[in-house]
Amino acid sequence: MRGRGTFVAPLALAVLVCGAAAIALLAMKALPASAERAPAAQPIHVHGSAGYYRERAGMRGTAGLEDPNLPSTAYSEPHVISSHNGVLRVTFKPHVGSAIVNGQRVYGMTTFTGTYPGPTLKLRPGDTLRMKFVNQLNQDTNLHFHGFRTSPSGLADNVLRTIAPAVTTRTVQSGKSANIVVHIPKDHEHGLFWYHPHMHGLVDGQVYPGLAGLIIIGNVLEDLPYLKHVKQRVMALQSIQLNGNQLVNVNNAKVSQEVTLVNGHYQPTLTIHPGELQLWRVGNISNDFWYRLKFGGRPLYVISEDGNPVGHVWSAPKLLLPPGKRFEFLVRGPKAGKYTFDSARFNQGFSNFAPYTLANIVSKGPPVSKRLPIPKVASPAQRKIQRETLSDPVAKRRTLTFSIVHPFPKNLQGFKINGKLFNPHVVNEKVKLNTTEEWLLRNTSSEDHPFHIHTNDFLVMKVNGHNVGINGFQDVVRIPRKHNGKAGTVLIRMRYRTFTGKAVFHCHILFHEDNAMMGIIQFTKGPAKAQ
Ligand SMILES: [Cu+2]
Repeated sequence: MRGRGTFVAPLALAVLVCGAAAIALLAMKALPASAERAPAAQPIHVHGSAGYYRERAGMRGTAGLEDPNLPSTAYSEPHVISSHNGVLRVTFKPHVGSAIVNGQRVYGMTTFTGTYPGPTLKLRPGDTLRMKFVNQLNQDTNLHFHGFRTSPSGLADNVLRTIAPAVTTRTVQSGKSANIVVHIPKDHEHGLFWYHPHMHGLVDGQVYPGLAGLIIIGNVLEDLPYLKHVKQRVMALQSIQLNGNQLVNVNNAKVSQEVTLVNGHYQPTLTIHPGELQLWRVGNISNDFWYRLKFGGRPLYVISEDGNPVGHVWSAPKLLLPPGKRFEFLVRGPKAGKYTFDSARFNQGFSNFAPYTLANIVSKGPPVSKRLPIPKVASPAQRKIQRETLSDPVAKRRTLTFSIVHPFPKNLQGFKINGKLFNPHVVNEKVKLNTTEEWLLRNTSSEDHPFHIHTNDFLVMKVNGHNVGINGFQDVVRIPRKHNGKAGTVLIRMRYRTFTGKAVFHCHILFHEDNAMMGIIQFTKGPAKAQ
């Protein structure tokens, strides 16, 4: 079963009508005889992570593991593929196979180009991404560009598109391919983005084994030329469970047994000089882990959030990184010595993430002769758009309530928005371009949900009814769980810019998204200019 494990559950769906065949197939999953495992007899009605939710349902508790048996390997960053003369050409062939993970060949991985994580794509605003996409999986897929302000239609960032398998037999045929073409607007924000499949019902099971990678657009320090030579560290965070040199299938993976990797490395070592400023660009591209970044108690000076350079630079000792979120921040090298870059404890209400070390930091060498100052403003242009968005009249107010069905349904479709399950044929919210709206996001469940919306980012105005500092545009925000019987709330404000078409908003815990916590937003023509 090597290399096929990840897709056994969807395969089971295909034969579900034939009960006996399904049971036989489930038996082939080679479940260890551990009593901790969920029984395999329960029928799987949907694609994705049935066992996974049973594990989590039965195993509330500490998540995240420091594994004394895993060696820490040297720090490195994913291979970079850059645009040339305004075009980035690349071929992605999602397939099940092996990849090097923390210096070892691991089987059962799913990758676009054979690497874990995927290559980092580097483009400039105004560039075009031209991708040849050959689906070598045995199930549908597609590709999303998380955080892009680009067309959600046609061959672009279209998550409602289905790219069927190009392979129809056991013999790989690479003939059939799809094209993905994404034009990045000239005035696109500079910063850190990422890509992953967005095929509803299958996302969790495709992202977890490796279908994800980072994207860098432009130069996030464009307006800060004095920081031009500052060392940049690009870090993709992912969490998986390994059993020797085999990836544990998402259906069987237990959050308490997953290790967190930085660019595929376990606790790699980074170096810095005393007093040196470095820009750490960190993206959470895991399927469902939450990280809470911490470098001792030192200030993390935020330059960009979710691919949006901030107006005023702000700092915090900890930065919460729900699934899908990115922060780019400056750190200053402490006095010579050994330190750690950690994820602090975080209780999501369902999973309780233990504190653990992401990377070792060694500060060494002579202190830098010139201490560069921390900037006050990262992007004057972003500050202007923020001000404009804040002074816009509110064209419409909407309320979206996120809930989990009790008792939890056997078919796993238990995650709702406004009492509804995702329906690909229904537009849930119709909005007009060049208008600004406020949405109240309510969470009546007992766990936090990370809200994400495509195409246009938002400002967070209030959390649980309290004003918060406006720190810049975001595309992922935690909606806090209910507290003392009261729903958690986040008030967001967004202006719809540039692109008509249909896109989605959803919870970025991919298991929740796959099991229907998603809706469709349609951007329609509006006034010619922002109101
Ligand atoms: Cu959720």
